[in-house]
Amino acid sequence: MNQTNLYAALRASFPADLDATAIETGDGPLAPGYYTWRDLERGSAMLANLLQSLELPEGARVAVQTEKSVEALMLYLAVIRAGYVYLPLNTAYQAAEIEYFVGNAEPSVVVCTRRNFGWVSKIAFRAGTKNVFTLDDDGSGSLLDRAAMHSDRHVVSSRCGDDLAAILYTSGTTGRSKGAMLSHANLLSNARVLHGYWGWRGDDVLIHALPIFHVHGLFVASHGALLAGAKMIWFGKFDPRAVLGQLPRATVFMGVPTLYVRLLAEPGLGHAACAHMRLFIAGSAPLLPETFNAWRTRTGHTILERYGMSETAMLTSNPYDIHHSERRAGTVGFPLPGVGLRVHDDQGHEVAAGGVGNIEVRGPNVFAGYWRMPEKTAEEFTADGWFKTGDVGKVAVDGYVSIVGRSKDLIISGGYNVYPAEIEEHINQMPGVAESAVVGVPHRDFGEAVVAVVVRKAGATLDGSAIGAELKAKIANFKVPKAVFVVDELPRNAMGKVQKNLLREAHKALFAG
Ligand code: MCA
Ligand code: AMP
Repeated sequence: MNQTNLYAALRASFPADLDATAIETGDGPLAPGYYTWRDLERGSAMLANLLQSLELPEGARVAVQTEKSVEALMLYLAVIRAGYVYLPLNTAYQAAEIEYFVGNAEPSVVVCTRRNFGWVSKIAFRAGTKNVFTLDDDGSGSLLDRAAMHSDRHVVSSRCGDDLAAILYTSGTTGRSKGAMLSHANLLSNARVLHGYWGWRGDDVLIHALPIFHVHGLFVASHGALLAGAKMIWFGKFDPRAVLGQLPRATVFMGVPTLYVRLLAEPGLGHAACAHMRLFIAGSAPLLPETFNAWRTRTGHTILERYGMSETAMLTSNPYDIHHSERRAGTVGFPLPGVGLRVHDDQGHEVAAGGVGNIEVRGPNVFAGYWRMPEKTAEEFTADGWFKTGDVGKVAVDGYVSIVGRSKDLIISGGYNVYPAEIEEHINQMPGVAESAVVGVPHRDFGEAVVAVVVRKAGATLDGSAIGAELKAKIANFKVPKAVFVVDELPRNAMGKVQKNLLREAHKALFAG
């Protein structure tokens, strides 16, 4: 078996007893079930054989927009082991968004839910995709029907480390999304580093309650458990009460800050429920010190916050061994082994310890570039090869990294990224709109909420809720502004630039409550 293929490395970590439970499902929309390690190996083998029978070109992309299920995880593993490129898509994306991704990535295979087959297949066939399969979270659909006709034995495809394993679309400041190209080596090096850093063990039990179309749920969580040969308790959708019910059986939990905020609202959360837990990890968005402190008081556990990006997977982490050094609130800890992290000013000069500047990184985990966007890729790297994260931060004298802001105009809502430029573009096209500004304001549940301020054209009548409804029909629901204000003009500075900071200030109390 080829060890450079990410799947081969994961497979090599499966426990000796392949009939042991690898994944347990049961809560939420997923039917109760037990999947053994052998099921993962056989299921992914059949799917890999199906994909290879399609005689796809070298480097073919397989785009997937399905609900979370163990079969969907098997599909991911199948794409990797067959040597193709996995392209996960958020289930909230609507037609125009999917059309862009499919048009840009030109996948050879698209997998969608049965409910969406009508419109997704139309988009895919129009873009030249020849194979469209369906997969629902109960396992039904054409994908598994077809895979059932294939052998459950498969030789993992030989891959070199630089070969692409996945493309993750991340929105761009100027509107259009960019596909971050991640190689087998990027993903495997990061998974191995986290395995050691977080002390993963074969007897760990991970509560997996995140979506599997982003780095956090797909790579950090799933790879972590698979590489440790550890069991996962799998939730199709995050449900705080159901997660709480499983905590006494688990040892590791990962979540975006919103998941912690929602768990804290559960009266049953306390020391007893968490007595068996080894590690709580948070990331994808800033964890507020009040959440960090409330969690410690309520459970006796100190959340380990880490920092990463789609382009780089994980970059920094607070320490695992709290007897050696503390997990510090408001910081994202230290650069992971093998990751270089520096803080530079806008002129490219190193900022002294404690000073604020642009965070730049390098390491074996850093992506190869944006899919078919060489100019954009070149812009995002410094002349000496460091990736510009777009995050603004500092490194304390004792090495702790803090993120204090972003140079990129980005809103992170409940762990999902929303780029104001994309929303503004949609609003500006609506009749009667002169211009608009979209900002993020504090939100007690989602961390940040999207708010739009819209300027009407002279003589036009606009209705904020109608604008919201129109957006809801076009874009993923998490991007839709939670409030829309219609105004006569936007605040501008002497240079004519919209002062978004004043808009944020004006609306900061809306959802902070
Ligand atoms: C749902 N809604 C949201 C969000 N999620 N609004 C704003 N921001 C959100 N994140 C809205 C929907 O639009 C809908 O509104 C209503 O909430 C209910 O939708 P539903 O899907 O039922 O919501 P939910 O199940 O309560 O979802 C909340 C959630 C989810 C569980 C927090 O957003 C989530 O799973 N977030 C995690 C995202 C994640 O995994 N990020 C990692 C990215 P309406 O009814 O009006 O339509 S990876 C990354 O960032 C890097 C690499 C890293 O460091 O990890
Ligand atoms: P994405 O490219 O969608 O994966 O989002 C990556 C961005 O999420 C980073 O550039 C940061 O701005 C943000 N992020 C991830 N983890 C953290 C964290 N622990 N604290 C603050 N921001 C974070």
